[in-house]
Amino acid sequence: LARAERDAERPSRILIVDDHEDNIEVLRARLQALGYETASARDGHEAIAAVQQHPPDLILLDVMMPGLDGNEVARRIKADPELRRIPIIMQTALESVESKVAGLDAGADDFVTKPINFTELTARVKAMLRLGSMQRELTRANADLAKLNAELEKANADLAQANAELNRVAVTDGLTGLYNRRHIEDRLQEMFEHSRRLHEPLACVMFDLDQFKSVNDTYGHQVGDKVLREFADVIRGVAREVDRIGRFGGEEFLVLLPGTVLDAAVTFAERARQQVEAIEFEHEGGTLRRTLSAGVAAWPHPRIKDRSQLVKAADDALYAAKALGRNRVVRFDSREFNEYVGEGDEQLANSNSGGIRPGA
Ligand code: GH3
Ligand code: MG
Ligand code: MG
Repeated sequence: LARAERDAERPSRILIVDDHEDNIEVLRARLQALGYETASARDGHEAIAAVQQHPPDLILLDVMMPGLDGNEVARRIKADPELRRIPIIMQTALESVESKVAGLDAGADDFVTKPINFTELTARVKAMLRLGSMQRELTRANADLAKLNAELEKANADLAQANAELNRVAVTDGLTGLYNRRHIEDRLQEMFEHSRRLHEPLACVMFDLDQFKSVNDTYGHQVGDKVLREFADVIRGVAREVDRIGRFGGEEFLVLLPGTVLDAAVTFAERARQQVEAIEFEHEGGTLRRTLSAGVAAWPHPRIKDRSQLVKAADDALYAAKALGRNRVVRFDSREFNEYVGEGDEQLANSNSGGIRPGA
């Protein structure tokens, strides 16, 4: 027996549709001799039922049949997405262009003319079966490709998520969840350039907890960590969404307030100071209280030329706040600041209202 299909283990199944039993028998004998499996149908309706019930690999379809003719059968099969890939060889009675055009229109893939030349039929059957198996392979490959694409998309999404997480970790202080020092310095550079370009003010507040070392010494490091976290929450709560908060040192925090003038920044720092003063930090043995000192500076200012001078100004003001007794907010270049640093520039001293002292 000839090998019916090179890449298929089972022999190919061919459905022979013809209204003449004799024609069916001749074709069946020939095709079986070539190693194919055959099935048959005597009219259009029977053909469609047979195709739906057990889809063949190829249909040899007679055009001229009473009732449902071959063209209509082809049309219905090609309209069904499940069946449209089954190749159809149409058997036309005569070599007529019109009937071939009608067959092509209906969806025929190839033609043989009656009376049938079996050498030609064999060649066309083989060619159509190969086409059908290639179509099936293509469908399978497309499905595999779609699956691979979906997997690739998922891998890409996972990668993006991992990168985002990596990025978050790289900019975050592990204890407080605030920005780490490197990142807040990057933000400072960005905000300072932005302020310069747009001629918008930029304020900078440096916070430092008072007598924090004694929290560790008295209650232990873990309690100290907890106080730091709660303190970070206080600043987060007072800050606006556009403000950026970074842990600058151990218990020292830098806040950048874009579009903010000195007075407004002092108000912000003062609010944070008051909230911290009111908090009872809880620990296993009871509660403890701590206060907060802050130094505030803002750009533009005649004595601040660049971003590092802005941070230094806030830091100097913080230093003054500590020296002046802690639990207070000192603004850079205020009278008390200048008196403290001993640079009493009369003009500057008169033009500033002075630092805010803790309420009673
Ligand atoms: P001052 O009022 O002058 O600021 O006094 P202070 O005790 O707060 O300042 P000092 O700089 O002497 O001490 C800071 C302390 O902060 C010392 C260090 O042990 C503590 N510290 C720094 N980082 C951490 C941390 O991550 N966790 C804890 N628990 N303590 C920290
Ligand atoms: Mg401190
Ligand atoms: Mg400190």
